Amino acid sequence: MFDSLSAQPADKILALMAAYRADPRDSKVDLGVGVYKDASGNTPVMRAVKEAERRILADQSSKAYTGLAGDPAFSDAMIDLVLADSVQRNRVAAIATPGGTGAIRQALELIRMAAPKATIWLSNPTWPNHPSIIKYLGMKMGEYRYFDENTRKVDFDGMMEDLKAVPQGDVVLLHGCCHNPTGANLTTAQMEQVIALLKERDVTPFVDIAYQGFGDGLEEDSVATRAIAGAFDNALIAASCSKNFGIYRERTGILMAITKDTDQAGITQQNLNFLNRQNYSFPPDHGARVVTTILTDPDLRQDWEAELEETRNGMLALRQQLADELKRLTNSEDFNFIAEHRGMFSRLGISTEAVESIRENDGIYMVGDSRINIAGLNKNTVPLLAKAIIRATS
Ligand code: PLP
Ligand code: TYF
Repeated sequence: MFDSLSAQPADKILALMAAYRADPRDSKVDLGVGVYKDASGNTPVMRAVKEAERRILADQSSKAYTGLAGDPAFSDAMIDLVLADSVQRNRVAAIATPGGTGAIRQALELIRMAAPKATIWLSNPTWPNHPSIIKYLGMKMGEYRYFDENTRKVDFDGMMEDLKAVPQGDVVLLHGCCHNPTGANLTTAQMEQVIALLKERDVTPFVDIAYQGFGDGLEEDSVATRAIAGAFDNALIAASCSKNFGIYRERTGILMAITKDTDQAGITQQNLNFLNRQNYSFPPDHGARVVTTILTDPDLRQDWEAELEETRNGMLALRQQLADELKRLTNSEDFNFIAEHRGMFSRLGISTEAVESIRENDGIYMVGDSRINIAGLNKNTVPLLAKAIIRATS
């Protein structure tokens, strides 16, 4: 039966990871996959995570199934972290999912059940798994302008123009913060304009938030998501705990559905539980339990927030160093956008040829669209990257 299978396109980011591993050069630098790395290139287990795991190991008395939606304490803690008091708790239906990807997948399946003809509108560019999953599910998608290749900022006029043409009843996917792959983000005022427009056109927002705490801070990074949760009768929010808790492989995420009232929340919750059951029954629990333990214990939470701040400030310092170095080498402000971008990534806006030449010549690996993972750098490799960019682009 497998004779009928055909080859599948590889994930470009994951393929780059393999190419990096195969490169024998000691001096190689990995700016590919979005995994945080400290100055020595390690992806540490966060202190609060280690301590929460120690407590779970010591205290957990059962590993019996949780519920279809996962542990309700996890939902409560995550709704509080992401949405705070922007919306009444009894209007939110939620399920734990395997990672943010699982939440995105379940959100799309819920949309397919509720509005099978809806088109999902994606920023150009976006995280490649968005279009890939939508296509796999046989759903319709469209694109709105987002990134201005010249300024490396958001093309806000283009974005608004395209969103004005989105038909009533469709869905617009927005990144909650720290846009992947560009690093360019809307200001709060611009997000308010987007919200007003989508409301006016009766379009449902779908927020993917995978980097809360990696941009301007835990609270600051949730402003857009909270504004959306507070403004709409219906919205979907897929949140990932992979990055901000550093628990990538534990597969921890949550899908939150904002509903118009308690009755609708009940029906939506049933549908979300149903979707979990169809796909994998009970969602993974270990990572969710770690997150709940941290968020509900004041000391652990404080330590987690402190380590997350260190991580965030480290990335900001690297951004500034790279922008400064490029300013020094070019005598221009052309690369200042790197310091203005937020999150793990910046899209440099250099050609594929330049990206390849930097990979071959300098052993510095970035994604083909010239996305760099800022956390892959350290003080010593920033000048090497700056020099390589100048060499490959002049
Ligand atoms: N959404 C975006 C934009 C991402 O960059 C990621 C990346 O990791 C995810 C969602 C989901 O991540 P995970 O499934 O590892 O939680
Ligand atoms: O964009 C990234 O690099 C991260 C990690 O299929 C990632 O979001 C990349 C590809 C993938 C899953 C996660």
